[in-house]
Amino acid sequence: MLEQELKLKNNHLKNRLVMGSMHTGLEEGLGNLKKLNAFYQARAEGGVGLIITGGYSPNLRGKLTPFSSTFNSWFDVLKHRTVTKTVHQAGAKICLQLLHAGRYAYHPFNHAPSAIKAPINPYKPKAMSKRAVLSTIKSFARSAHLAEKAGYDGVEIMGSEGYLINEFMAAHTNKRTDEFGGSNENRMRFALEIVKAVRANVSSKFIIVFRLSVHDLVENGSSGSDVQAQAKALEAAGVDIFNTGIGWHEARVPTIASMVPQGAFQDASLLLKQTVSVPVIAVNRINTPELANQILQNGKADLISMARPLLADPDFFNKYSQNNSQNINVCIACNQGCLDNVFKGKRATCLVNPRAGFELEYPLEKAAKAKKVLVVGAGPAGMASACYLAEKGHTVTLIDRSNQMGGQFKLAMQIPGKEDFNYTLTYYQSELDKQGVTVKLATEYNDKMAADYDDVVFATGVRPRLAPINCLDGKRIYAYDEVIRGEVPIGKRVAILGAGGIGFDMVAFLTEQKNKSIAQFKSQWGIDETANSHQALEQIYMLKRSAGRFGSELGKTTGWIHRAVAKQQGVIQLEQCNYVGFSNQGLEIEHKGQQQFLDVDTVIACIGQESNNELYNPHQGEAKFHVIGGAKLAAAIDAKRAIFEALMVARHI
Ligand code: MDE
Ligand code: SF4
Repeated sequence: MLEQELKLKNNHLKNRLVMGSMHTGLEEGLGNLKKLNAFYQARAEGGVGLIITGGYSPNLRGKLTPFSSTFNSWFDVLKHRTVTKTVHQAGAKICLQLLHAGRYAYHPFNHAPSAIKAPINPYKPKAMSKRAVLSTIKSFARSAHLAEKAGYDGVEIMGSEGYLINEFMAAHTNKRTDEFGGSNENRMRFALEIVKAVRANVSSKFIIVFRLSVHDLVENGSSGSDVQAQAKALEAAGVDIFNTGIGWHEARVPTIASMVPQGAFQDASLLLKQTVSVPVIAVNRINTPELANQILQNGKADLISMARPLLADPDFFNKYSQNNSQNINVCIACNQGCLDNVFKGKRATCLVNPRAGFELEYPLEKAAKAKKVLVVGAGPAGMASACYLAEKGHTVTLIDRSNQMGGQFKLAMQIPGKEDFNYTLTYYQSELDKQGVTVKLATEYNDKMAADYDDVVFATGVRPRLAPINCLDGKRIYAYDEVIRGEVPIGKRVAILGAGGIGFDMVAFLTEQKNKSIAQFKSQWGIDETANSHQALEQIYMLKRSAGRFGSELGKTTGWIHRAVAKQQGVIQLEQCNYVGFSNQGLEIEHKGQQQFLDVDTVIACIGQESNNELYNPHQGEAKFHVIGGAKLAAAIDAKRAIFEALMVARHI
């Protein structure tokens, strides 16, 4: 169980929850040190047993980007002492992650076992000379030595995700002919030498975690038996804990996005557990205490790593240990606030917790004067603002004309692969209750109500934009919401108008299965090399008016998955279309100036939304009235912005 202590050979951890490595963007720049401290402090005070920092390179060439952080000097030691002290005072342990980016380093001085360019990096690496190999081993050892001086309890050596050490391990990227290439024994030599050198330069109680790639998910990656041999040798070299690595960054298999079933990779940890006698950490898509405990109880791992779930809720462990798990703000694996930001060079935060990474900038202090506040609309923006306002000490009433809370989230969670969005609703329901918010459903707002309140927040959301298309023969264009709610019949040949997030979600809705099992997921993505996914309809077209790549504005770490699913389902994509008419003949369009009919029986408009701002508009400019979320701007359905604005309006009132 998560709360159990874990004894290591020469050390111990107070419980089984590890905060996995996250590069937040606060690691760089002296000015961010206080913010990074506050970020870790919140998680350590939240009860996590062990924190693993974001990746720090042991030398200059291993830096992820020219501005990324290294850890290799006495100046770094002084700087990091504040972090380790803070974490220790809050009762947790902390390991520094040493990450050499290898061919993923986004600068022209990158190097790797062989000169083979990564498909996701324009900079081709130089092949490392033997001297460079040996000096890199020394750099790891020196950084680990300095990490101990800085007060760290250990290091995590990043040997997965396709970074340098992993590049040595896999024949995919290692074409060397010296003793560091060729057989598995030779390919693992670099990793072994690093671990031995680190062990020789630190004390016996200093923890060495090694993140070993169990599934590379690229061609010519390590086989299961290769991985087992690597794990045994690394254990003998001095590794205290193994962390499970899944998938290189260039892998075209989803590994942490919401469409990955929860706990999908627990068997990878089991493989390690069956191989070594030191503790093993399970990772990826573990976001609830129930699942974590199930994995521990089934003996698949000894520790559970959660990274994003601790962005979403720093108090995860305390809530669990105080029997308050229903009040955990569960990570929904959307990647929108965290990884998508990181891959764009922005600070990581969280869609469901905009205070993550901004602990010092966005505190929520008690209001000087408690007010009566009415929040209109119980979608994500309304629910979040009601909770934040109540947390500040205001007396809050939340109303919605529907008889259910959730707004657009209720639609989102109907999309296969977005089932976890349900957790956010459960969280808000629990939090509204805990904060004493009065919730009145099936209640229409009228202007007379405002007189009873000091402030009114309109979070009335959006409605789908309608398609101005000439329909004949009793045909009609459906809006996406009525399709998702199951209110209209869908034929066999469908045209989806619009190729934004909702258009791609519609493809998933029409073709994918909800609550996919781990076996079905692995089969679809070729992880176990069996059958492929099904196609539910005869044909789907996806049309858009603009020119250019489909789905280019989708999230950086999830867009490619949506595009891959559309391809798997044989969706025909047509750009530069004008929509003309819909009749028994099909959908009439002008495609690149040419008139044509598409033989479809159903047309679904996913062409954006309009704000429900009619209630707010008459009060524009009046200090008592506020508008947030989709009601303010309907540019795209954006729960991240909606919840952020909910926080901002609460800070203001
Ligand atoms: P894109 O647009 O998908 O691809 C660009 C082009 O390359 C092609 N491509 C490939 N061709 C052949 N073979 C391949 N394997 C392959 N891969 C890509 C594409 O088809 C495309 O060609 P085109 O279609 O244009 O002709 O990618 P992008 O350049 O926009 O984005 C690249 C990304 C790095 C963002 C990316 O691929 C990403 O989506 N991968 C997801 C990886 C992931 O989710 N990994 C697992 C979790 S992350 C983790 O465990 C540890 C993370 C440490 C992070 S920090 C975490 C913070 O919270 C450290 C940050 C690392 C920075 C590199
Ligand atoms: Fe999880 Fe989404 Fe928050 Fe990232 S932004 S931590 S994926 S809920």
